[in-house]
This record gives sequence, C-alpha cells and structure tokens, in this order.
Amino acid sequence: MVEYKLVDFRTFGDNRGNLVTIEAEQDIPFKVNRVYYIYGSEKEIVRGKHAHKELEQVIFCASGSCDFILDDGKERVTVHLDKPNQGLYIKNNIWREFTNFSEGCVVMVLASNHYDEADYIRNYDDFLKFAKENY
Ligand code: T46
Repeated sequence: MVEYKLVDFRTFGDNRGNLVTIEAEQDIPFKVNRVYYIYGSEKEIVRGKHAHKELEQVIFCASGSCDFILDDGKERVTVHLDKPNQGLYIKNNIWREFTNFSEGCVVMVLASNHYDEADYIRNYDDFLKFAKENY
C-alpha cells in the first residue's frame, strides 16, 4: 500500500461561513517552513512528476478539486482532493503527479523545508533506484 494520510482540519462553521485551522506539529506532523500554491492549471495538465528525498508536505484544494497520483515504486494510487478542510499528507520518497484540475482549482501546499532543487528526483528511473537503495 502506498503510504499517505488524509487529515481532517478543525473547522469552525456558523452562519457567517467556515474557518479552518491547521496547527503545525499538531494537526500536521512537521513545522511549516514554506507555503506555496498553484492555480490556473488546465484540466488535462499533469504537474509534479517527481519525488522528494527529504521533504514532507500537506496538500489541499482551497478551492475546486484535482487528482494526486502517488507512487512508491511498487504501487500507484489516485487520491481525489476536493475538500478545503481535508489535507493529503505525503512523506518523502513518493513519486507524485497531479492533474484533472477543476475550473478555479487552487492547490495549497504546506512544506516541511525551504525550496531546494537538490531535494527533487525528477527522473522516474532515478526515483526507482533511490527508493530501492534507501528503503
Ligand atoms: C510538489 C508539488 C505538489 C520555487 O522556486 N520555489 C518553490 O517553493 C516551488 C514549489 C517551486 N519553485 C520553482 C521551481 C520551478 O522553476 O517553480 C517552478 C515550478 O515548480 P515545479 O515544476 O516543481 O512545480 P510542480 O507543480 O510540478 O510541483 C510542485 C512542487 O515543486 C513539488 O514540491 O510536491 O508541487
């Protein structure tokens, strides 16, 4: 089974709408060092296509929906994200691709580390080799 977790964030709703909280090291298992977001991707575009050696992330659609394809070198699973108060936790060493973006989709990402291109494995065969050697 590909390892991932869906995390339900605390949501305070009333007749004014909803307020969602995400506490670092409480609701999610790491200190957040970086936040980035992605919007304006057409439905059929495929983003990602890489793994991370160390980085952990929690990902959610603040608006709209998309599909995350996760691959641990042995299996692939597709996770549909469509709730602004539910995050997908992905640990390091998982190949990810994401696609099937809805109109107006905004993908928010909370990351455990600052941006470091050296942490990326952008070639699938290199990922399989790294996964075999390290796990
Ligand atoms: C991931 C998925 C979910 C930066 O300069 N700083 C940053 O913090 C990030 C995330 C990207 N960049 C630059 C690097 C590239 O020149 O932005 C450009 C686009 O990045 P990339 O092609 O890696 O974007 P995605 O959407 O394929 O992947 C991103 C994250 O990079 C990745 O860590 O897990 O979102």
